[in-house]
Amino acid sequence: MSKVITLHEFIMDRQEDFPFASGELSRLLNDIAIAAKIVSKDVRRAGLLENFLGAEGNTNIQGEEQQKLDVIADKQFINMFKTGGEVCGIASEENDDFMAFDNEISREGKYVVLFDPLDGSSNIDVNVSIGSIFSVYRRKSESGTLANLEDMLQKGTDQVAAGYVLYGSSTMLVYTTGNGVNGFTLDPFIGEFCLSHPDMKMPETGRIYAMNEGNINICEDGIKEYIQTYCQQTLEGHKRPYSGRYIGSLVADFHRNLIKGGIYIYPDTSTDPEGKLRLLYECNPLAFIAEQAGGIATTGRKRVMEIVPDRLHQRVPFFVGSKKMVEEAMSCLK
Ligand code: P6P
Repeated sequence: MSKVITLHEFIMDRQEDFPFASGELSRLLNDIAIAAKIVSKDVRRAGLLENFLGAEGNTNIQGEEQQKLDVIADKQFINMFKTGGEVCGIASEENDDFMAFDNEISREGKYVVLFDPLDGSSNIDVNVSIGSIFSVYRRKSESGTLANLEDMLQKGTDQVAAGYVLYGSSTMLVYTTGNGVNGFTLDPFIGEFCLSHPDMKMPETGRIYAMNEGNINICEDGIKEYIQTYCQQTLEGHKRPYSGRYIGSLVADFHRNLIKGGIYIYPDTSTDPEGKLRLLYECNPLAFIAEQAGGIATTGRKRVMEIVPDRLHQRVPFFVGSKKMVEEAMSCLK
């Protein structure tokens, strides 16, 4: 029987991957894991607690109806970052503006975290997989000062860590610090994330495509060409076309493609001319993971992680997944 390696042990073992590491990032990653365990507990009991399900009753800056569990998860992560001492500020999908933590220990925090506390909210009430996504940067502002907007608006290539939590048939935490991708499954009986998917690699190609095809007539023709020519034809050497799988939770679609190979497409459309997904706390962190696992992530025309952000909730078109599949899709775009 192989040794069980907990996330905590794994993080500590890998600490020397960081020159001059003095443990702050390790502690931050462990804080994220604790918050993820708490959110997982809440997600898995939501149906039993009347104040956990349903709409919060207001709309967030995205123009989306906030779900109660969105707000609960957001508060859990914010509280963990505010009290952990490693984070000087955050930005979250659920909050209009960024937050600079103005307490003594946080002002010295080396990092900022941008996150989507609960992605796939439309699936919460129907018990379909949802996820949390996080992106970690070193602060640019001087230690001891309040975090500022410049700390938040950094290119994806400057991320020091990124990951997601998938509340699926099991709860998994998958992350990278730039030295490969590793996946951990929460063992609820011991309350630990345990290494279950070491050194994850995304297959170079696949036969699964994930897109909301309800948008097919409001996005550029090249995408319809890709879907009809590559995905829906029985190509030579195969008995059937690709499989369409669209969960409506980016984290779940991404994770399946990471393991099986596949492509996820959310293009710009006539109703969402910049695309729907948010650059800073959805696209960049998943792009970092995709690239570290051998996949690619683009807007359909350029590498996502090269984009210089200019707004906190900036949206971009998102084509992410197996390298060959994304390249084929891009070849169809004018
Ligand atoms: P649509 C969830 O709101 C999300 O951000 C992703 O998780 C998901 O893939 C997408 O939006 C679903 O959007 O327009 O297809 O319902």
